[in-house]
Amino acid sequence: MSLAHMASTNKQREPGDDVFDGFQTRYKSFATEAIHVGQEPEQWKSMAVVPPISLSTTFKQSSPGNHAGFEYSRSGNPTRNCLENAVAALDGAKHCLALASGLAATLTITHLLKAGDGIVCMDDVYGGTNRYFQKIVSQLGVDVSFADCTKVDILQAALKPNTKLVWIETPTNPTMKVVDIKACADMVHKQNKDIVVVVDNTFMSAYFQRPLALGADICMYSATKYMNGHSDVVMGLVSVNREDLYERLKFLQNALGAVPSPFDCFLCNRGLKTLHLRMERHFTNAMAAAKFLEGDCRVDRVIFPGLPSHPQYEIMRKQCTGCPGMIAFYIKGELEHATVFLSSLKLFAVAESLGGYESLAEHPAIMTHASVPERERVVLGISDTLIRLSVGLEDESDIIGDLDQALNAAHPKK
Ligand code: P1T
Repeated sequence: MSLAHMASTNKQREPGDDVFDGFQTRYKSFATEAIHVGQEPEQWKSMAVVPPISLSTTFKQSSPGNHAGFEYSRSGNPTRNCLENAVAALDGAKHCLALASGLAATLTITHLLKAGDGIVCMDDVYGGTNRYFQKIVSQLGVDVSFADCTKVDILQAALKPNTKLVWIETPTNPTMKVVDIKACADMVHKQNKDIVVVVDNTFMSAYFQRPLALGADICMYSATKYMNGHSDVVMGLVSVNREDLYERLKFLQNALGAVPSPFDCFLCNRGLKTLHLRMERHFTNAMAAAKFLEGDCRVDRVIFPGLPSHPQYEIMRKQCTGCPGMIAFYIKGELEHATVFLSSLKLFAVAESLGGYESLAEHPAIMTHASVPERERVVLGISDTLIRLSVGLEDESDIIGDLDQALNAAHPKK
């Protein structure tokens, strides 16, 4: 590890530090809302300050149909309510619904459609989302197509008379393309105000991006990632402002039944209490790691939306309050170099998933995006040398030191 990197170890972020400037101002009272909204002790007879885990599957009715707000835990649960109310506040939304996984959220939203309807999906999305749309939804008579939504005119050309849903992921998984949410949502709604624009906000979390304020109709998450933040819960979240969408999705949450357990709701609700602190640290650590990689001769190209080299850097700064810990980069060489790099990491665990406190690294073509057809992977740039990092909350010098020694293993100095 170089002396320059040692010197920048654990540098705190200073106001006026220009790499962090230019992003939107942090959302007002975010931390206070994350800690207090939906958590009011007055809602419990015990006045518990920390919401209890309500495991009961059923709730007593004083007479048939007369209940105190809860009937059966699939349709509503007190612990789930706490989480849903907190997330709604953080998304600047009226309503939020918690589902059993990110894909359960995708499935529930997709049930807004019927056979004959169409979906236009961002071309680069999480491999499981791609697989669900291509291998399952399209078999059910829904017309699925993919478009590069980084260009509004390409999305516009992809809209058809039967289009009912536009699915945007930004930044995309894994190639970190950034979509201008407002430009896309405005264009789509101008064409047809009934088309539902969904933004998968998993990479950003509610702390760095508010898609509903930018014109999206639905903001969804794999809460398995940053929202929970501790890699110990699989969950999905869906936030909306439109009452009609809420009513329909609330019906689907109960009717399809892909709901999370009260224990997982408790954990995710707890994770939210430190979201603002975690995201700030992910940002500084990822910025340091991205700069290190960008300056290293063993790396071909770094894709990090917080760096001016990112093609949509200005859009990122216009619509976000900061950047999460996600970095994609191409190591010089072949598959073998990527494999040696990944196998040599000591601090980063080679594992799927992202957004936890711990640093993770993975090979999208072999791991998270293996289900994307090979010819599509090639077009998207998901090549053998692409590596994805989820930079965690460890000490900056240790993170960079680990990347440096693994690069040395892949490309031994002559
Ligand atoms: O795993 P699950 O909670 O079902 O969420 C699916 C999902 C949806 N959207 C995005 C952007 C995602 O990244 C994911 C899951 N992603 C991984 C497991 C991964 O390693 O990329």
